[in-house]
Amino acid sequence: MSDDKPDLARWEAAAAKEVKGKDLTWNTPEGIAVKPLYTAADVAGIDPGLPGFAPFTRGVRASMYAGRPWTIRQYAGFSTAEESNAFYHRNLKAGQKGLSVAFDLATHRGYDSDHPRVTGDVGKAGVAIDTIDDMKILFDGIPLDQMSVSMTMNGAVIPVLAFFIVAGEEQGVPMAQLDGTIQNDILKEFMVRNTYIYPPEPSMRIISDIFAFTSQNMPKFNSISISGYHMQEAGATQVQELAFTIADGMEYVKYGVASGLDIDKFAGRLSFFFAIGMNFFMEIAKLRAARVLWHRVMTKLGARDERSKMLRTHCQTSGVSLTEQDPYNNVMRTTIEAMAAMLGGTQSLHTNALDEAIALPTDFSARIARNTQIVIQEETGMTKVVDPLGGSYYVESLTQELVDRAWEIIEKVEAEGGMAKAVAAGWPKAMIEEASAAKAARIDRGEEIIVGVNKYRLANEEEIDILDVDNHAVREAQIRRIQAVKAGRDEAKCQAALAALTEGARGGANLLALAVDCARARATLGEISAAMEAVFGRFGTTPTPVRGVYGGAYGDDRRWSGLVEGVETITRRKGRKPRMLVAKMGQDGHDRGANLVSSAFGDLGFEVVAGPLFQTPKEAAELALKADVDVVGASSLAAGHKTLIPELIQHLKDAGRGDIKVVAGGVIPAQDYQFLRDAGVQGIFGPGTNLVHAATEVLRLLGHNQPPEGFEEAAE
Ligand code: MLC
Ligand code: 5AD
Repeated sequence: MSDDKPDLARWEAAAAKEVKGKDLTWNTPEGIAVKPLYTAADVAGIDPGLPGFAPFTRGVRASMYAGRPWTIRQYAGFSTAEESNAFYHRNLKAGQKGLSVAFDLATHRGYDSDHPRVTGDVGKAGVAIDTIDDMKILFDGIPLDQMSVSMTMNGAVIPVLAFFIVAGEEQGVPMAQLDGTIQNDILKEFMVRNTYIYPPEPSMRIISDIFAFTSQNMPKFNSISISGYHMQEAGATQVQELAFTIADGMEYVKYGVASGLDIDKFAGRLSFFFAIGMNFFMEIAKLRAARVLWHRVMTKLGARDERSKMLRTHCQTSGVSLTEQDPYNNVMRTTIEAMAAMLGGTQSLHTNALDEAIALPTDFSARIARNTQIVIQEETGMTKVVDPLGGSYYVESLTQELVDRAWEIIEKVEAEGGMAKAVAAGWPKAMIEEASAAKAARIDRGEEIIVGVNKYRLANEEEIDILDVDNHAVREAQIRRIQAVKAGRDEAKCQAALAALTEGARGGANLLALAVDCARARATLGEISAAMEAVFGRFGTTPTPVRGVYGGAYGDDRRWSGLVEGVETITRRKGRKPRMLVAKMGQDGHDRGANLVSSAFGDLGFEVVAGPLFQTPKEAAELALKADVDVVGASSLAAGHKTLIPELIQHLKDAGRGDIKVVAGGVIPAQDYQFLRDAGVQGIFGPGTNLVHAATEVLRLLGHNQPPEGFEEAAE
């Protein structure tokens, strides 16, 4: 009978017959050729071992979720400390297990709420924290020795961690008992997230200082969350996300060791953070591969303790995978992603809310997001078996493939002297931006399906209720508290603490230790930050958009060549190419959209001025005038649009250049369209906008009325 047992060749023949010879290989964006079938032959020689044992492929704990499920840790923060605190209490009562603080962008970038550069940002994308009093209110009624708290802070990491320590102290919790995580991952800020303050070198020193301080004084506290999340959000493939994150981790360990720390004294408290997108099995394999890779690199770097080699991670479902269109589909997407995170063995998870593409979560959308995890944990039995996909031919083989591919990139980084050098050279960012432009083109061309966006699009969308923060009211409340704190403090003592911090920045003293003294003396976040800025300076960059990738994907497609002809017509008429300023105003560093627009319009033949990040409306207007542009595209992803864009238009009008067209793109809810139109915005491109569509609109604004052939098809 054994002769009758079908072999692989017979399966291949049967499958080929079923599909009439069509090639079933799926070439993924990371260049992996996924086959339609995996068998024992694909896992020959692969032994994933057992959970809780090196190299931890199957998980860092022996019992995993059967012993303790992952932490349901929803990232949240908005408006004032009072409002965020009340939101945390409601969430914890409803089943959330750990806290995760989202700070507003002013706080991220080291500015107090009364700073003129941050008028549009206060309380918008997170909670505003200016003083120790804000931090105490944020955790009011939350015992910091019992609740683990994650704080996503990188730029202003020193004052925020100092405030946290002093808030604990004034709650009666010594710092040794504080449990939580600080993101503290600056390399990916320079690469993709952009909430840095100081130049790279002092920024890396800050990280070593935090490792030194926490390893000595805060044994339960995770000193860093080495993050790939933002890379995937910026368009990175999973292999890029994996490789650059592990390489970042290696760099931090090397800096820690170089600053004199014993590797096993701090490495056990390094943690990680990954995005979980829609490629289900790839994401599961990515988390397994990450653990294998970290074990490998830490062994190489000389760690002896197995806990130092154990990759523990938080995950967040993917923000970019969610859509403004038909938003209830986002609940399904998030559920699928949450399952991938748990099947990959995450320690902690945030599930995004269904209104992700347009605003911060409401109580309603936050409840559905949280319950997604609770249902998986409490209704499905999925937590009862450790690594249930262990041994799956496909998952094991994919895990190995990801390890190998990421390792190639890691070796390239190492050969060039490590991640800090690679980031300074700029090639990881360029690689990610190319992947991002290629992905955007696949979606805009309908090759990658997004339900409700480029397929099965609804003719009419229903509006959903969204959260809107009254930025002016928050700012006024914050300013009042800053004034009260300043009035009540011992000024001489405070100034002495700040001067000591500046002195410490010049020399080699531990910056966090000095900042704790400043926090005790009631210095504000902006003051603590400025005390270091006086020595380190403030870092700024101008984007360098990639060329040729987006346009290249269209080849000789008529939709594209029609637009190129349109640009040429305008060029002939004007005697020069049409010019566009892509403006980023406020402290919003999300530049994926701006970079894509710059790339695509550049490929079409526009002269694109890619404006620097963090401009005030006045600075953006001045740049528009100086470059004599025809159109300004303001990209806004952090909810500052209602404040910043009208101001920009006013500055242009005041300069007598009301003729310069202003369009807006990014995370702009439909509810705000009329407001912006009334303010003079002539085109609005929300999430999910097809760039070919956007370019057609912009050409129309510039007087070219010919829609490209086949265009309607493209917009469907
Ligand atoms: C766990 N434990 C177990 C166990 N499982 N004990 C026995 N049996 C088991 N099966 C123990 C652990 O060892 C630990 O104790 C304790 O239980 C808690 O478990 P944990 O697994 O460490 O979970 P947690 O405390 O939640 O920590 C997870 C983490 C941490 C290590 C990944 O760094 C973390 O919480 N990160 C969150 C980061 C985050 O939220 N970031 C948001 C970014 S948003 P012990 O004693 O060993 O510690 C963002 C967006 C943006 O960035 O851009 O703004
Ligand atoms: N509250 C909740 N979620 C937030 N995110 C960012 N800021 C907040 C906030 N204040 C989430 C979104 C975003 C990701 C970076 O984090 O999902 O995509």
